[in-house]
Amino acid sequence: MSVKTIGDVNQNKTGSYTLIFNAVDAVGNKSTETRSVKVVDTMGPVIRLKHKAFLTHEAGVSYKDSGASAVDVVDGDLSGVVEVLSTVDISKVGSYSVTYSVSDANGNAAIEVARVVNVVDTTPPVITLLGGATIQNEALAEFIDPGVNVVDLVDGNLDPTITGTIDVNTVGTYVLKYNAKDSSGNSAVEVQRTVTVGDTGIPVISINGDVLVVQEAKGTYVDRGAKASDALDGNLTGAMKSVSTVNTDVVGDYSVTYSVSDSNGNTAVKVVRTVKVVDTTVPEITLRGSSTVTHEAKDPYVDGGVKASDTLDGDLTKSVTSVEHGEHGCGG
Ligand SMILES: [Ca+2]
Ligand SMILES: [Ca+2]
Ligand SMILES: [Ca+2]
Repeated sequence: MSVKTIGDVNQNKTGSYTLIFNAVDAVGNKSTETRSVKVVDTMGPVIRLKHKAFLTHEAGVSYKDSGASAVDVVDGDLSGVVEVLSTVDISKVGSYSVTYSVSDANGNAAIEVARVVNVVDTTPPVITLLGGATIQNEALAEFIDPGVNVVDLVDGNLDPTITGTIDVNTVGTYVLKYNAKDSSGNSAVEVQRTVTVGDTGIPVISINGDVLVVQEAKGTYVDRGAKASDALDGNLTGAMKSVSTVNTDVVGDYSVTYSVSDSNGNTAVKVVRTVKVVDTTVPEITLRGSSTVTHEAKDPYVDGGVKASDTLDGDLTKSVTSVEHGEHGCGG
């Protein structure tokens, strides 16, 4: 007896196969039997992640997933048809997933594989100074801080914390410090600004009385002085200096010059008073002897003379001139 099998089963390919068995005995009796073989694929593909299953990713940086491969026992490489579902949001700190799924040609779904992507923010905000790093502020003038810009990749614009104050009433150097922290607790690099409060305003002198004074020679000249004040220092009259050239012994024009500097070395514009020393006082003549003299006729008359003096010129006796005034003889 012999048995023949007709047909083949390809276990690598799903489908229905039929095997026919024919048997013949020694006397030629034939017998036939058939078997149906159904090759099926009930195994889903297997997904493998490329790269790590847990990732830490910096917020604000674009995310590109490294993908996954898929292999099916029957279909072979299915990497090209793997479906990806990503919830990754780089703009927000959080835990996200990238899920991979695929089915084989027979509708067997792979076990889903997910990658966990933790979006973190380890980047501090960046502080940018607006305006100069050093600012010159005039004393008493209001200081307006130009401020800073604080930008964080995740939080966007942030408000800085500012330490330091400026006292515009006090000349000096001040430092403002700007700091900022993002919502993940990352501290920005501190930024500083130096503010110098300076006094460039000069004091002002105002004269008491007239700028032109007429002074009688030989009199005692008393200057009425001046006042000085500075916006920052206030009253500087006490610190004022005056230089006087006045000489009441000599007729002429003289000056009294006032000057002052403030505590920061700013010098006022000098103020000058002119003092005109004049002589308006007439000389004084003093008779030697009586103002009336009785003199015997025929005797030679010798006048007793006079003394003359002037407040300014002093003794003028030698300069006296006498003028004889007519005859007032009584006759006889
Ligand atoms: Ca399969
Ligand atoms: Ca940040
Ligand atoms: Ca000043």
